[in-house]
Order: sequence, then C-alpha cells, then structure tokens
Amino acid sequence: MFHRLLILASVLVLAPAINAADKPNVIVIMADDLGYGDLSAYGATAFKTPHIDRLAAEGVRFTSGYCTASTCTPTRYSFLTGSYAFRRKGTGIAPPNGRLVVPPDSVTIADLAKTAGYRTAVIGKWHLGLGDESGPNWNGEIKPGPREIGFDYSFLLPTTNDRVPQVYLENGRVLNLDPRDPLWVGDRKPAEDHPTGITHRSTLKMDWSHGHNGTIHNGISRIGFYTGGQAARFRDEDLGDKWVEKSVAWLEANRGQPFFLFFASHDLHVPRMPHERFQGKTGLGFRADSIVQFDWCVGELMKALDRLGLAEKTLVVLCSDNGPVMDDGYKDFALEQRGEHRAAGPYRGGKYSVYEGGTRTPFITRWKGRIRPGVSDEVVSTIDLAASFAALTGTPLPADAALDSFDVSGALLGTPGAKGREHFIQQDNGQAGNYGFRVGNWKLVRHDSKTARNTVVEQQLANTPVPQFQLFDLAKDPGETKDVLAQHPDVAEKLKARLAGYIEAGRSR
Ligand code: NG6
Ligand code: CA
Repeated sequence: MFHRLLILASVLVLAPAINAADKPNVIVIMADDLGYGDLSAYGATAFKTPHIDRLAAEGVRFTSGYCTASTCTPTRYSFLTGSYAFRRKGTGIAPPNGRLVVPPDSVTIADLAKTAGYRTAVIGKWHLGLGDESGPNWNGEIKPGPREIGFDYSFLLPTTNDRVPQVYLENGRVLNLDPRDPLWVGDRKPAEDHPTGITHRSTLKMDWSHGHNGTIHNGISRIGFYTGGQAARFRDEDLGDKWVEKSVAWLEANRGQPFFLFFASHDLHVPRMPHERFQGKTGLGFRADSIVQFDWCVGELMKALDRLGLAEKTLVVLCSDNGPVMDDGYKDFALEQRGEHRAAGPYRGGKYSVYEGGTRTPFITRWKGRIRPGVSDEVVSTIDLAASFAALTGTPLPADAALDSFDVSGALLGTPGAKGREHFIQQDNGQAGNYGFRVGNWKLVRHDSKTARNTVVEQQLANTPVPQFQLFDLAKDPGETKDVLAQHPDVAEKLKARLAGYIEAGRSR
C-alpha cells in the first residue's frame, strides 16, 4: 500500500517521463480566431466560459502559449508537420479549390500517432487544401487529403466557412451528395444570372463588409462560387453540434485503444452564425456568442470523456489557430458591440499581425490525475506538439521531420522546473516576410521593408509606416508599445542574426 502511495505521489509531483505502457490518448481542441483575452479563464469578464474554465482549473493554463502564425492555414500546417510554414511556399490562407498544402510524404503528428499505435481522426474545419494540383474532385474521391497524411477518420468542413462550398466531407467524399445534382466549385461566376452577394445583397441575413460577395448559401454570401450539391449542404448554425456529435461517436467507437483526435472547431471564424440557442446569449453579438458555443462544445467533449471513463487516460490540449479579429468581412458588429471586452487581452495586434496578439493565445493542457493544476509562464507552441507527442509515446522522431518542433512535454505536463522553448518565431500569413522573434523576454519584430509601409493592417489604418525592426521588452512592456531598439542595439543585432540564421538554416531543431 505504502509503495503504491509512494509511486502515486511521485507521479503527481514529479510527472516523470512516461513509459510506453502509459501512453495517454490525446485530444487537441483548436479554436479558430480565439484571442488571448477571449475566455474567462484568461480574464474576460463580459461573459463566462465555464467549461473551459474548468479545464484550466484542472490543468495547466499557459500565459505564453502560442500558435505559430497569425492566420489559419500556416498554423495548421506547422501544427501537423512540426515545421514552420514560412519554410514552404503555398502555405498561406488556402482558397476554396486549393490543393493539399501538406505533402503526403511528410511525417505529420498523425503519422507519429499511428506509429505509436494510435487511432487518429480529424473532425471540424480543415482549410489545408485538398487534392493534387488540379484541386479537389468534389464529385468523386477527394485525395490526397487527411487520410494520406495520417488520419484514419475525417469529418470535415473542407475550407473555412466564409469560403465555398458548405458541405461535409467524410473520409474524402462529400456526404449526402446526389449524383444527379453534381457539385461545381469555381472562382468565376458560373452564369450571368447566378445570384451573388452583390446582385442579391438586400436578401442576405448577414451583410458583408469586404470580400465575401460570391455565391449565397443560407442567406450568407461567401468567397467563391458554387452550384449543385443541394442535398449535401449544411446550415452554418449546426456546425458546432455536428462536430460534437461526430467526435463523441468516434470517441465511443475508439475508447478501447489509444487515440488521437484533432477537434478543429470553426468557432469563432466568420461568418459567425452560432446555433439559435446561443444567439444573443452574451449581448456582445455573434462573435462572443460563438465563444460561448465553443465553450459548450468543449464541455460536451469533457462530459464524454468522463462518461467513458477516459478523463484520466487522456491528455487534452486547448489552443487557437491565430489571434482575434473584429470585422473579418461581415457586418456582425463585433467591434461595435464589444463594450469593455478586449479580445487580445493586454497584447498588441491580432489576426494577421506578428505582434503578440497575433499568436499568443489561450493554451491549456489537462490530464486528470497526472498533471498538477497550475499556471505556467513557459513558452510552448502548437508546433511543439509533434515532438512532445513523440516523446510522450516513445516514438522516434525522424531527423528530417518536424524541423522546428521541440520536446516540451515536461512543460506541457506542468512538471516543476521543466522548461519550454528558449526561442520562438512568429509569422503572419507567411508570404510577406514579417516575423516576430521571442527569446526570453526580448521580442524582435522584423517587417519586410515593403510590407512595413504597405500592408501591416494596424499601421495602414494609422497611415504611418513601421520601422523594419523593433525591439520590445515583454517583461516591462507586454503590450509592445515602447520600441527600445535604440537603447539596446547589441541585443537587437544578436536577435536579428539569430532569426536570420534560423530562417536560412531551414530548420531550428
Ligand atoms: C481573408 C478573408 C478573411 C478570412 C481570412 C482567413 C477577405 C477580405 N478576408 O482573406 O475573411 O477568411 O482570409 O482566415 O476575404 S483564417 O483564419 O482561415 O486564416
Ligand atoms: Ca483562424
């Protein structure tokens, strides 16, 4: 008895390296466009996220948890491959008919899981492209796709829901597609009289503010055009429920063996159209209502784990794919209705930016009975989940894979004294050459010289250029308001050289 207690105590206190017999199931819950300040566990007061708060209270809540990019596709690419997306062309925001951006021969986190004997699934938003260079074959088998990069099961929204088409893909086929009504997807108007967000604007249930004026479905116009596939189309309002239904069913079916589930929520990406039962819940508009819907989804997944007796066998990671944005192309009045709520918390910038708000996001790990609850300031990132997961399962990491992924499993499990990353590169959508580089509490911001003048959203609004390089001391100035480059030229030069070195070397692991 004493012996058993001792072992239990050492497990709880020291959380030593895990032996293979003790491999946890893993669920990665990735929110879409969720900012650092968007949860009550992270200081939001305008509404409550009780299910995620509970997750945080039972696990480790990271204050320096990051996704790698401030847009969706590059973060998802680097999460799956463990390599920075800026290393590979074509990893920026994927268009409706875009090809698969993860090469089928790369070793992904799902491949690593399979090597370790796990069943693997991805459920939710994909937005990593599908098919080869000719794009997805919407009326047949769509491949390569998730299966070719390591997922046994997939149930997906193919791109992101402001892009066409609004259909589910299950294991590479459009669900409920009637062959007599084929699905056509394109980037040009298919006929002169095809109704769009421009020609039929007055009929929309939610108006667009920029872009998003192509084909109309469910009263919302989108990016791109499509026809057909009527029986296969879903309602935006039902996405959250569907992800939960499919995930719970998959967990039930796979409860008997180790599993890895990537739960890729569409909340709170535009068009924000939560289920009717969440609409108006917060009084802050559909953006915040979508956060409450996301919180509900997390609660349902946790309930399923409890019911199946899996909570103590499952490592849950909650993260986001990029920072927050208010108006992302639809008039849902997120900005007008936000009141005192600050979606990026204390941080500067948000989606599309290499300031902290673009990538520093909620990041929570929970493994009941294994992780000692607490708060951690260690730097960890979604890109590290590949190497950390390999370490946790005792799976060898090939030298030429996961080029920028570090084993921070100790930090992820909240092991006292375990370190996170020493350095971390942040990127935006990746095509312009803008980077954030954090080493300790120093943060170097490097903007491509042209971009610095032209496309940095925040500066563009203010109509002023940013310098190509800036240096911030995050300990004293987390909001990146005071550029101290002139006071610390030696620090800046060192960081510039290190950043350039990691970019040129093609890897940082
Ligand atoms: C932008 C879209 C934005 C959103 C984003 C991708 C316009 C004007 N803006 O191009 O609405 O779709 O791409 O978001 O079309 S992400 O979170 O999937 O990266
Ligand atoms: Ca996103």
